Amino acid sequence: MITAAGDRDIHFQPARLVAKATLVLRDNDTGTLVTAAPKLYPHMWSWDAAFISIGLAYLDVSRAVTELSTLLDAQWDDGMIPHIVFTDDSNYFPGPDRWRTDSAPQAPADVRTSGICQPPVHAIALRRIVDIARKTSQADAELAERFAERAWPALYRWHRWIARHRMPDASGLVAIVHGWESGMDNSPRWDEPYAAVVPGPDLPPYVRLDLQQVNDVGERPSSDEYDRYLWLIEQMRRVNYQPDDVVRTSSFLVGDVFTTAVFALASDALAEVGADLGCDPGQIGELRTWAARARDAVADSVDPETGMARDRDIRRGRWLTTESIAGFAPLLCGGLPGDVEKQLMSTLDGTNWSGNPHLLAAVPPSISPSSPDFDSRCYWRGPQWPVIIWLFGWAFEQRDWPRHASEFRAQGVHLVSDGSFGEYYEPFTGEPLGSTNQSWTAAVVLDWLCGVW
Ligand code: 2M8
Repeated sequence: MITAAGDRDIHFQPARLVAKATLVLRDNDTGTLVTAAPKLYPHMWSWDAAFISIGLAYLDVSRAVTELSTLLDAQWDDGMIPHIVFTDDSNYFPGPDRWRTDSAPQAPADVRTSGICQPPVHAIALRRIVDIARKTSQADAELAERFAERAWPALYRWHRWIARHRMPDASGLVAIVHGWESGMDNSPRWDEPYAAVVPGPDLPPYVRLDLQQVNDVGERPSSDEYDRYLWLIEQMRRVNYQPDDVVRTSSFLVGDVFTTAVFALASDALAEVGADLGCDPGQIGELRTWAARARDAVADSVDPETGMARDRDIRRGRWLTTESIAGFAPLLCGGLPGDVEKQLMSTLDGTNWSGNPHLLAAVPPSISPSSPDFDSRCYWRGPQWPVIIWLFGWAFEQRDWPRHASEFRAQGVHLVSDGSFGEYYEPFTGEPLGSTNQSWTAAVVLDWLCGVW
């Protein structure tokens, strides 16, 4: 039971957390994919799969390889990696019958998927898996490297798809056509662009299934939000998911600064793996160019008043100034002048963010507690997300900021030490919210506790 801030009466020691995290991944494993969560998310999600494969690498490198292979087997002919790969479970909405991606000629024939994508963290996972395997045994290292050789061309095509189809305007930001593509579905970052999405009277009726799986419906997006989510799918389906037509017609088109930073970070990671494996120097050069372009776009988005990076509503040509974790995107990928970057880091450490004295764990919530948009219990509108903390910690390590990296790991472990592997956490009490036994939470716990840094 949760009693008060900093006073949770359940607190597992590291060895037991590792054992429990292992069980979560085992219990959610169907053999070829680990579902994102036992009941709420009974399928494979694209960016979840990447984080999950990192956790799996500690248990069995070949199982980690299988996870990414399952995802890559669902890659579309044009290079897009879809955001959901469906299992046969029918307890999730919208399922394949609503997406109807069979109308898209570039969708794979033998796997059922959604028709949008998610942040491109996969090359980061590939790099991490190779690093982990190299520290375990020669056999694991060879297995991971052989897989990296097979996966590299597919990931290169994925990044090329983003560069070709999703950098549509002069801002240079990676554009998303649905809030789900950001992974931060109902973040206040998208309130303004969603306000301009008007569901048509011909939106086919539907029944939500997610609300049956949470204790409190207030932890999930509202019905109005869902109508808009479904309307956007309708718009894409009507142009058969042709990427340029989707960008041209979607009533939601937003430059996502967090996804852009991930793209920069992951393009560099893929270029590094490619250089290591002796891949095509021309393609490695392209990855470096895309990374540089994305990094510049993130830096150019910074609000001179607040020093935080901004998303851009491309449809309306307006910057969006939500006080969200995405504002720290330049700390992930670099590109700012030293003094501006230092200032942004002290904002992150300050009392509006990780330094808020009421937080149970000193890591940033999804929205600043001092923002009027903050809601401590609602999904991407305030709670802390272990997987986001992991990503920042990993990037800090790459950027050679070991103190911040190890603080994020230690505080991340503190956040999840109740052993429930919550999807997200109430920042002041540490109450787990959404699903429990969420696979990517278990996976990042394994990396925090078993990783060699
Ligand atoms: C959440 O998103 C799905 C839709 O894609 C949902 O709410 O039904 C998000 O947190 C997303 O980032 C995550 O990948 C997914 C599965 O964990 O759940």
